[in-house]
Amino acid sequence: MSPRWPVRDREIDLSRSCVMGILNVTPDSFSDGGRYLDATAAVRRVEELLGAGADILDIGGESTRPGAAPVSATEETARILPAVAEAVRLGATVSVDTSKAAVAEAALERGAHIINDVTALGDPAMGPLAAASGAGLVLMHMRGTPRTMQQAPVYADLCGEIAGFLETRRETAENQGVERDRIVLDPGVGFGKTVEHNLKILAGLESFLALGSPVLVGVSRKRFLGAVTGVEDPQKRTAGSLAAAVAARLRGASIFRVHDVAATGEALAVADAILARDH
Ligand code: HH2
Repeated sequence: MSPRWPVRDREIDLSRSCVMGILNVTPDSFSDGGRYLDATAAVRRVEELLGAGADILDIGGESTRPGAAPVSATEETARILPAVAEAVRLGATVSVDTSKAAVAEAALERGAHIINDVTALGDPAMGPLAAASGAGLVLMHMRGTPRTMQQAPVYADLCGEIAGFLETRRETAENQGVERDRIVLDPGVGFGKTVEHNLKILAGLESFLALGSPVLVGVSRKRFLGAVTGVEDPQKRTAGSLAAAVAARLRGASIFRVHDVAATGEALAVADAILARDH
């Protein structure tokens, strides 16, 4: 596996953990919804995340929370563009968390580098856009849609089905002209999965690593952590989030989508230091 992730005109070093800081410019995201909807607050958050040491900023304008209502492309674009423009101006590596090619295109025009697509090419224009722009492309597994995904998801072979889906979508992207080394795979913790499923995915990360692409995980503050620890308030799930990130790192994940950037960076630096001595 290449330890570098080419995203448009730059390359991200994946020989160490890569921390992707989350900015949700939404009224309803499960953990930070409503906090950064105002453009000034969003721009300030960009500065905070970079100051905390984020390697990538992942900016989204539509909540993927279970049961969340859809948003138009125009509205979603209007929400994210001020933060995208500011992040690009500050020299950050910028990812746009969207399933709509029109929104991704607007962000790429402003200089974004990565498309984080939780529907893994649900919009048929996404693959060609990624190919033409040379953007990095995150393909994530989801069962169902955000509206329906938590309705008693059932898998006969959890990790096998997710890995099969990711492999197929990667092949589609490659057939549309996206270079393989620009693609990152994500098993989609919390998207159409029970607590048990999420834990098994993290225990079985080798199934996804075996596909040969870098693996991203998004565990930060998610509900399964609350189920394990008893911590109800997502904002107070930092310790559980760090434990899950470190566990995923030790099993080979390389990119971590997180709310608590400084704390995660510290925890992963320790994991990386241990890994560097593990021969
Ligand atoms: N999780 C969320 C959103 N986007 N993208 C990837 N690649 N992987 C994930 O696990 C992932 C994601 C959900 O978390 P959050 O953004 O905090 O909340 P919301 O979906 O309400 O915006």
